[in-house]
Amino acid sequence: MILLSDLTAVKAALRAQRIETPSWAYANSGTRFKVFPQPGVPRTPEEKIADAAKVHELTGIAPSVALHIPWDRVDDYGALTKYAHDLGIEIGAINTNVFQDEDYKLGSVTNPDPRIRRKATDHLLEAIDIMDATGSKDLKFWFSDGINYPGQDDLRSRQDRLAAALREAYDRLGDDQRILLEYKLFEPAFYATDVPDWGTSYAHCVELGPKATVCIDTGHHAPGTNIEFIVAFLLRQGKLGAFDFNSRFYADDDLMAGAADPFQLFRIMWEIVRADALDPSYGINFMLDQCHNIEAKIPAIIRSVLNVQEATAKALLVDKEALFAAQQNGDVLGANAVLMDAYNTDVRPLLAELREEAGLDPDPIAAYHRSGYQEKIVAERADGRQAGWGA
Ligand code: PSV
Ligand code: MN
Ligand code: MN
Repeated sequence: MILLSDLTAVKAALRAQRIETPSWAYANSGTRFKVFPQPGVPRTPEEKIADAAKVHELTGIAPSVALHIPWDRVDDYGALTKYAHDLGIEIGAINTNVFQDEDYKLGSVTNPDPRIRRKATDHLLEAIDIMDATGSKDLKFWFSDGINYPGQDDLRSRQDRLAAALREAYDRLGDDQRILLEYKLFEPAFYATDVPDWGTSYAHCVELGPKATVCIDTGHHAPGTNIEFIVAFLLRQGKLGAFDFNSRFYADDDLMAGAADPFQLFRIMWEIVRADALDPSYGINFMLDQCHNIEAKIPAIIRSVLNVQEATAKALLVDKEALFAAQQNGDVLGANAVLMDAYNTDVRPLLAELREEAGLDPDPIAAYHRSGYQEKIVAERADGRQAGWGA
């Protein structure tokens, strides 16, 4: 039973929730087979930021946008930050990119060639300069580094090289800046990836120190992996820094968060709520990392934000006392029922009410379609210079 006082707390928690959207999700993207371009897609980092600001305006809970360098490279990051602020949003995590250069064929920071390692590490340091200009606190690393064949390179030496590059970046961080180290099981390397799992990321973060934390991309695990266990474990260790939310059916599908498995998203958000880690003051950056290949970009991002919000609302509705009592009593079915009761609650009326109370449209996607924004960007951005994933 949800008491009125509980509902007030649930609403307060939902009002405080923050979700960061990724600049690249607004751009054209595709599979390795084909990119289907869409009219109105941004041409510049400024236009990606404008689209992110629109998502925030309609949802009220997406006040920051992550950048990816060099896809979002500009001459003046101070001016870009001011541009974002004028539109009511912040620049969030700075994502590094050491996976799209000819030099990185055999790896970036783990490459056997010291010249290439230097080049890759310099890019990591350059990203911190950008953070200084944008006021970003999060520096996100994902390394595509790995090998395709047994014996191709020395697994252990590659860990040493990785640790050295991470250390250099870590030592350059400002007081309130931190590293988010993302892991991924495979792709593009197929035999061994240098940061393949949360344990590897966690161990490097522990070695680095308190300003290094793990980023969980929900699409980066083997099928069947219990991601909420990883969440619970890392929270207990104080080492969960961020999420890259997206959905997957098979591998790193990058579909809309909560689309493929809303129950998994709920289970993850329950661990967050259970640890009192939802509030922005706790320090977890709840980001999306998605590619919208065939669906309209901005509505897809709004849908994803709403899906995370719905999963969160359900998690907040879990009757903790009843759950812990059932667990304590060994009531297997009772405990499971408490969790399922929350998951099976239709929270859409509650969220519509919350939006109306905040002066927002109760249906952000309908509001987007009515807003005329899509027609405006299609007309304004009609010169065929659309940004793509990698542009
Ligand atoms: C790698 O698959 C990844 O998840 C990393 O976060 C990259 O930065 C991002 O995708 C690029 O879309
Ligand atoms: Mn990611
Ligand atoms: Mn990915």
